[in-house]
Amino acid sequence: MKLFKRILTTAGLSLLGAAATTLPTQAQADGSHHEVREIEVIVQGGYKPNRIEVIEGQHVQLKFVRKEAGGCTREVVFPALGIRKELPEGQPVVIHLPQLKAGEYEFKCGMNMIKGKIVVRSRG
Ligand SMILES: [Cu+2]
Repeated sequence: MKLFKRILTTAGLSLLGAAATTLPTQAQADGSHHEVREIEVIVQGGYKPNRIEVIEGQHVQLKFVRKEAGGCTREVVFPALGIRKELPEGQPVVIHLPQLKAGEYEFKCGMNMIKGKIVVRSRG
């Protein structure tokens, strides 16, 4: 009985492991899967790139990699999206964006000094 329980636990854990590494697909309401586009943004005296073009409705995640210490870029803020994240030095932080409508969406440091933007183009 005890052994059986242990097997169940092990199976459960490996299932969890599989789920955590299954990227870049995400389940949708209709049961289908879609691609997630990941864009890396280096944070070092600014954002590189500081202009990111995506297509309307695209599933996008930004991977911020901060390569500097100091307070200025410690936080990244997306005012229009209500997103504010801490960026520890040298530790990638992935931010999943909601599906965006065409337009421009600014992101900046917590002190409003360093800026970048996401340009969302309409389909077709
Ligand atoms: Cu700043």
